[in-house]
Amino acid sequence: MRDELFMARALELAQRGVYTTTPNPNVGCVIVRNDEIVGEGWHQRAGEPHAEIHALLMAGERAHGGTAYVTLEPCSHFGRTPPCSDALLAAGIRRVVAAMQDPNPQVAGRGLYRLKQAGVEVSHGLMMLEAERLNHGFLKRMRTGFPWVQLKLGASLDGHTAMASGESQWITSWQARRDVQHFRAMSSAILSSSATVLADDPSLTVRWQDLNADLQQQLTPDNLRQPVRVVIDSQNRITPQHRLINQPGETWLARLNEDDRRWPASVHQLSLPAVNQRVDIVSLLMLLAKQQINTLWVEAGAMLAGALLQAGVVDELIVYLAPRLLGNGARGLCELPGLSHLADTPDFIFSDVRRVGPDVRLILTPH
Ligand code: AOF
Ligand code: ZN
Repeated sequence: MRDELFMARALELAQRGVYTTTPNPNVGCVIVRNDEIVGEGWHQRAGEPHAEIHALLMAGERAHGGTAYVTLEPCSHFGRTPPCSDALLAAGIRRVVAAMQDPNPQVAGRGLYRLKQAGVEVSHGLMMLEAERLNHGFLKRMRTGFPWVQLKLGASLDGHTAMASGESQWITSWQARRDVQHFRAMSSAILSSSATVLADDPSLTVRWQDLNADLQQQLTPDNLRQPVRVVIDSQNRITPQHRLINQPGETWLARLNEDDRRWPASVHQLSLPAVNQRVDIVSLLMLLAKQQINTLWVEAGAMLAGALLQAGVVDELIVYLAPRLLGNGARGLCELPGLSHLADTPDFIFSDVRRVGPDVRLILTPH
């Protein structure tokens, strides 16, 4: 029971890193001695100390003989920082309770093994589901070589996104758009298509000045990360004049062939294999994971949405429904050609349903 309380606190601390740790996972750590919390820490940014180090620093001498609760197995490798398992040993920690093992092949059980070999009492698995939920993206990338893909859709009550004329702006409310900002801010990258960029000229950035007002903790200016903007541009239609090219942060153009225009240094062209003269989505996702993209937030039109669903690569649908009917002739939510049997149609499970302003937000996972 006590163990659960301390682990719950470690999970809460880990949560504070959701906007900043990518490509690293969110990790929290609590150090307890004589039933009292003597140290707390969470991982803030890649390259900076891990959760355990912050907690040990706060605990100082009091860590000696204590228990460390960590939401992820302490690392055993020299990455950007030295191994946490060594630091826990050096501080005289006697017991380590981890919520789960670290699937990173550089760690993968070795952190806990090392502690055990040194005589520390170790266990893992306490509140594992909660710990998994913290790091869907990191865990999926480490386990499969694919990022965690979240597809955002916005539609009217009858599942339409625009009038036949294309008139579409603001079907959903400002509250829904603000909610989208949170998802953008938590993702490693935002994916869109050249069709969407050509139609709407979006900037695909996080508006931190709006978001900061909603957040419990204010982020410091050096933490105002912009997710990488990834645009599928099979026919090289994006130009240096498009709005998203000139925003803070990087833009990656996923293309079949690079062009030789003069691009700002923040723009990278990725050359990808073709399927039917279009960028192969599966290859793109694998390349993004290799580039340490944990979570990919997709904001695109019906074509890309349909292609991702048909490729079976979507992990979560986030659907905003506005209380409005657009009627016949309006455009559909996603293009899914060639479906003739109910048995072949993609189906989902609702995992969360809530109101956002006047709209409804549905989160679904594939069945
Ligand atoms: C921990 N505690 O708080 C975190 C861990 O390059 P580095 O040194 O930052 O190492 C990154 C890897 O360390 C990361 O891929 C993951 O396996 C682990 N993250 N481990 O013991 C932490 N953030
Ligand atoms: Zn570590």
